[in-house]
Amino acid sequence: MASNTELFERASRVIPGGVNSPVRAFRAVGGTPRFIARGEGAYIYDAEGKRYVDYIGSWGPMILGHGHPAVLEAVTKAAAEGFSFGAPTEREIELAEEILKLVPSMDQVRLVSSGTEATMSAIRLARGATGRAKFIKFEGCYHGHTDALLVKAGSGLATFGHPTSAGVTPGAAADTVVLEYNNVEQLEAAFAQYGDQLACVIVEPIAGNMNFVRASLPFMSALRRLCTAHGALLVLDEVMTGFRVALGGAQAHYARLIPGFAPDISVFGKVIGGGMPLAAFGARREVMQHLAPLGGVYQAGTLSGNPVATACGLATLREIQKPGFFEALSAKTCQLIDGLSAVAAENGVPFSADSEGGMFGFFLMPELPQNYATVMTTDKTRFNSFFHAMLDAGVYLAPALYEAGFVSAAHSQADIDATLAAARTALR
Ligand code: KE4
Repeated sequence: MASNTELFERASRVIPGGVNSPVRAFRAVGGTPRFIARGEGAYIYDAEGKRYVDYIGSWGPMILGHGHPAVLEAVTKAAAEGFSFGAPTEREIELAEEILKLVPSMDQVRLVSSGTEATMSAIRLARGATGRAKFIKFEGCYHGHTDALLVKAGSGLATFGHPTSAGVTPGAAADTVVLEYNNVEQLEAAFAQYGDQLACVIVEPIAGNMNFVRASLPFMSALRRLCTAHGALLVLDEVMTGFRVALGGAQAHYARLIPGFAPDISVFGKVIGGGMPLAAFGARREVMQHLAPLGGVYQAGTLSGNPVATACGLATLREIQKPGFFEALSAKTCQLIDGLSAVAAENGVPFSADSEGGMFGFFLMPELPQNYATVMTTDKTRFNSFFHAMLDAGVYLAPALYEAGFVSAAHSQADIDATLAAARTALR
């Protein structure tokens, strides 16, 4: 049985940094990444056979836990019928219908293979539909690695301290306006300056790439008001929050707090694929009709709507609609963060935490931060030693203080209790 260290050395010889996505390399927290051999329910097992309570869940998709029997059965059956045809299938219709049933702000949806592809396409669609070039994003929000969106992104880039990715040309970034999250004054000023040039605003409704920062109600209301007033489209990037914070995503949560609130374009990923490569973007019919083959906005994909991935996503969406699913998931997540807050208080550690549905975040500071600059003031040394102490205790938290955490339906009371017991020693 090869050790994690041996696997990391071998991986690093053939894969840049030994990983296929930077955050997995543990560069932010130090140490050797764990090479995962398998997952089962709330647990993942590394190459050395060590078990971890998994609070990554593949960065959101594994809301049911690993290896849910109904999902495994659906995927196995679909795979036996064929992996990919490059032709339309009924199951793509079923998944589209299921998503539209749960997200009333959309009339139509297009399936793609990753969140990056979905947000890239959503920006192009907004530009094509409005005939405008500029768009607004917010520092600390990450929307995937399309050139125009890799401008002061949060998440992986924030972890490496590169506010703008190498290789993004000035031309590619020229139309991206980057503002401070939750800053209504800046937003008003940007619309005053660029209003009729803005195709859209793209925002994470709860910024999971700054760990866990909510859009304030004044901020979200201003986004909707200003987009409407200036003819810009409001794009909600729900790749992480969609079907994770609530059955109808964060937009359902905000619609309960802001009467009539709805985005113009929504982007989904992660949970809708159930762990397989699948994402989506959608809007009202009059916007979606701009997409090829109907309209002039080109967008395509060999594996878009893949038969095996759609089976996985559909089975997952059907499970999370069962009565009481989100109530139970939310209660479990609240118990986790309330427990961590209590442990931090007992140990005299500055701490704040928040959660919505099955997504949570915590900060080693007394108040919840409202923007990227504040998140950046976190005591990284203290976070990193907490992370490693928990990892050694068999609890796998996000290996970067800029990432959110995720609870699944498979996490038991015993798992939460074990996590809190480990934190009593680790949270110092
Ligand atoms: P992907 O291209 O990684 O499927 O999705 C990009 C994306 C878009 N929008 C939001 C809100 C996202 O959180 C993501 C991807 N999230 C990261 C976790 N912070 C994926 C993990 C990784 O990069 O390895």
